[in-house]
Amino acid sequence: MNSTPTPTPTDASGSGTTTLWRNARLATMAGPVAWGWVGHGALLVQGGKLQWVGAESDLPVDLKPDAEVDLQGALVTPGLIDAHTHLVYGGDRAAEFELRLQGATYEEIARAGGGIRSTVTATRVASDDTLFQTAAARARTLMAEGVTTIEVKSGYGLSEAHEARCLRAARRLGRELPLAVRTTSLGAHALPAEFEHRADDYIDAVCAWLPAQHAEGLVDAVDAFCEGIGFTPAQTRRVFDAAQALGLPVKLHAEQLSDLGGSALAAEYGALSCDHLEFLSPRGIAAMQATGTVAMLLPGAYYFLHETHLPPVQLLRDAGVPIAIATDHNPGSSPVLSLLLMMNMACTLFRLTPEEAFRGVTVHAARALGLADRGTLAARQRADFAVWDVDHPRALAYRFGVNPCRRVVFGGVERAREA
Ligand code: DI6
Ligand code: FE
Repeated sequence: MNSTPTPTPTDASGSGTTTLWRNARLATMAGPVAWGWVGHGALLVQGGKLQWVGAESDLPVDLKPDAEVDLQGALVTPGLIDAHTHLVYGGDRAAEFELRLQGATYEEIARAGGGIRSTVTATRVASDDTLFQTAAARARTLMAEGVTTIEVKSGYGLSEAHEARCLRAARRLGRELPLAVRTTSLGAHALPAEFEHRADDYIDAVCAWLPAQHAEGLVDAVDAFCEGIGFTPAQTRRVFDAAQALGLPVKLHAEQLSDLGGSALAAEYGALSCDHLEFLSPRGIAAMQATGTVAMLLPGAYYFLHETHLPPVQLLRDAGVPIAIATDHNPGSSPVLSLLLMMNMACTLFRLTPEEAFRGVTVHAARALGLADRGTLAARQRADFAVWDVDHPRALAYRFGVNPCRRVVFGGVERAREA
């Protein structure tokens, strides 16, 4: 499939206009069939939503859409969801990459005051507009591969004012780009230099910032880095209590470099997801299973940190814990901007099947964000979908270093190529 169909005016979000996208091969990711496959399908879009999805032969005979797009047999999938990113920050860490290649470890660099702290310094001196523009450029790179929803964490400001600036930059992405953005407050990412040896005081401060962030509408969820070089389970618990008091859902960077039992703690708070999980224990898995918490695997960080301890994929599968995949885009441990490459790495490094990897960036990624209106192609879902130049969706995980995304529809509206 090399021909690109002529663009046809598509439904403007909120209007009553109906557009029929027909002659498509659909990987709906809904229902019991593998990939939710519909060999010769159609999508009816109205008012930014999917009104009808199914086999073309089942279309109502008297259907008279206002516009029609013939997809000439192209593959259509739900828009992709990158449910774990740290997209807003200043500077980069290419020099640290060189140090690590010479033998320094990620933890040694962090303990010596480099790592996250060096990005905090660069973030604090960046203007609001620079923070926004650099994050927008990164978001556009993700979007070019069919991404329609992203999560963006703060965590490189680490003061009340700078954390708020980062969250505002994230919100601005959602206002100015054809992209849905969910924000996560991650003040408990690292200890800023001015709180050296006073981690508990810093956690008090992080908890105290949350109500104002929430009142300004800047926070959809709250996260923490529970790790030897981050915060203890007891400190994480205090952050979660502050989130819970505001009715905000939590998630956690857990069991990335060691097993501190963060996943079980997060599950106790009904966490949406636990993320990284290379050192996840059977006890953590049982706790996540009991609460339906999503296991968010981040193969970019695993790869870039030369990690060798694999997340317990088979045990997660056996327990029926939903597995999501994300980029974890950040300047230190995962400077990657390709969710398709993460699907490939989830298969090659973590042994997920291509279908599991694809569920991980659609259905299960939506669940990790607490969003029930996306991640599948089905009636009443948001009309967020991507059109691909591959024969079968398994090829999206198979190829790497190429972008077969041809068209993207976001909220019923087709994105301009250079959006
Ligand atoms: N774990 C990670 O992999 C990122 N944050 C975290 O808690 C890395 C952040 C960085 O190195 O800048
Ligand atoms: Fe992360």
